Amino acid sequence: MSTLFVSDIHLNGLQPEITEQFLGFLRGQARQAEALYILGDLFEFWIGDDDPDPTYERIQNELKALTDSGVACYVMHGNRDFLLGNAFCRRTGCQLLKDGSVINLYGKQVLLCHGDVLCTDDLAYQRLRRILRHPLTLGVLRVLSIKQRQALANRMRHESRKHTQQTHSTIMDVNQQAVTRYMQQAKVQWLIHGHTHRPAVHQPGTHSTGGTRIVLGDWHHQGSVLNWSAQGHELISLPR
Ligand SMILES: [Mn+2]
Repeated sequence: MSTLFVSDIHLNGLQPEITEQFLGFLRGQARQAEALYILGDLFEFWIGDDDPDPTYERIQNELKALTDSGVACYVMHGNRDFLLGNAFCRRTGCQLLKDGSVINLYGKQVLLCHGDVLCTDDLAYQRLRRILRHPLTLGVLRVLSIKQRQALANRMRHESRKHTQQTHSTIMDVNQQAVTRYMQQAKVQWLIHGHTHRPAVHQPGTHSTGGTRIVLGDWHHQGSVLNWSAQGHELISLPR
């Protein structure tokens, strides 16, 4: 048996090729696993559990079929789908997992996070994150209509693209000291995260973390999955 990890699928109604590949993954490889962890940004933008987009309905139905078949499915908020809530969980059978959770993986203590909290050099992003995740902001978002939230999401996507173009790529990667601190605080030797779209297995010694950091890839041009079993782990790219 194995446990699978994915992140940054960025599902949306405009790129059916991503949706089809991910649905195929849920119907195929994921069914053989004992658990699936989705470490954030499952969706390109989630404006709330009340979004009636038919693409999102199909995805939720497929997740439900997966959990009904006995595969445990855990979903972590990413920076784009942090409004995933209880209705989504009820519909899919998925469980929300807190950013920064430690799980026992075949005897190893492994820290899981989306990854954006580690990008501490990107001060503008960290400021925006604090505002967006503030309970007051979340309260305001909840009372806005779907149309208003949709308009806000479109604007944020636009701003985010602009920010990515204008910011040096090293600033948008993790800060090594932040990684070390994060792992030390959690007292772990293993960290799995996504967000940066730089799939890699960073062995201990490469940097000074003293542990292994596995970065999941995004699904823009291919799939990316980490397969972990008692025998070991492998970061695999899934061709499209
Ligand atoms: Mn992200």
